[in-house]
Amino acid sequence: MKRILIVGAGGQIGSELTTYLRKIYGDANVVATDVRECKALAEQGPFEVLDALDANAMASVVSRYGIDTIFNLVALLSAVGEKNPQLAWKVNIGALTNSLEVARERKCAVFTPSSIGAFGPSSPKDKTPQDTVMRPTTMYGVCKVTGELMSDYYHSRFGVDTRSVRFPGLISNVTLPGGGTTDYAVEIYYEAIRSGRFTCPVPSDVYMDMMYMPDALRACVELMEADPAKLVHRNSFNIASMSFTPEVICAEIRKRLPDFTMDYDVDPVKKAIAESWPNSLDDTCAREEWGWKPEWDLSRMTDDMLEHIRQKLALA
Ligand code: VAH
Repeated sequence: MKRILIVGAGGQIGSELTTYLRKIYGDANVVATDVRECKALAEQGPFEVLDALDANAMASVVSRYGIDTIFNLVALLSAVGEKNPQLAWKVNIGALTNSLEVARERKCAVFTPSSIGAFGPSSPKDKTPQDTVMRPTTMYGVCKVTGELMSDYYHSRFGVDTRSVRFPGLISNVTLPGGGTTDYAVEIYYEAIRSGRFTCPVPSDVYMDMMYMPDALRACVELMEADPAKLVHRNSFNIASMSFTPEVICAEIRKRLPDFTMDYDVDPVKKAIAESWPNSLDDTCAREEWGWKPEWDLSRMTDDMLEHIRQKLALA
């Protein structure tokens, strides 16, 4: 049975991935860590406060728990990264470097998410290919491309089993997003229930790839469990499920809540970032090499998001 360390378990992906992995591999086999205490995760299973920039501390946790797989989820996201690009580089690359070095020394596999943010304005916009030009114009994207290159290097040079997917914008009804350009696609559902109206910070006609969190969590496990002999690529696979604009998601919500209204107060930083990213991804390689297939579309996700948020806000 895998012995898993999650670095950055308190974030949008980590807080749900920890629970998801514990259901599959057993609570005791999934050690959640974050720079801050996470009470809910600590009540479920092993938790350690860990600064991912402290390599010795990370190595000590790996030794103490006999870890063989590291999920490195530490990242300052795109919009917040543009407010402090030097910190984004320090944290994102510092955590990745430590995860890769500890994995090299302790013979662990490593999963590090990349993102559609790794592409830039010169990448083909529609059905962006697996292998193409990648000149991102955000520090977040620079960190993601660097992460992909470092992870592939550690595999080819040192034999570390590194794997990664390029996540679209992730939508979840459990954990709120933290400073990304795609956060609007979560906030819109909360406001549809809370107030019946939403002011969108992203232009009405900008397409971005999006994915419901249950599909994202399943992708992490399916990739890490895939037969390595079948992997032509590793860092990092395009995966896709849906692509929409703010107008499209607004119309989907209105089918269920006819009185819902939306206006715009476009954030120039988020506009520039969103317009630099692909409209849609080609995920043929993930489908062929490890059987990727999405299970959630915009309609099914909208039903699930509204239902869960109604329940959550009713309890609040
Ligand atoms: C962001 N949610 O907006 C993240 C993600 C593809 C977007 O990487 O920065």
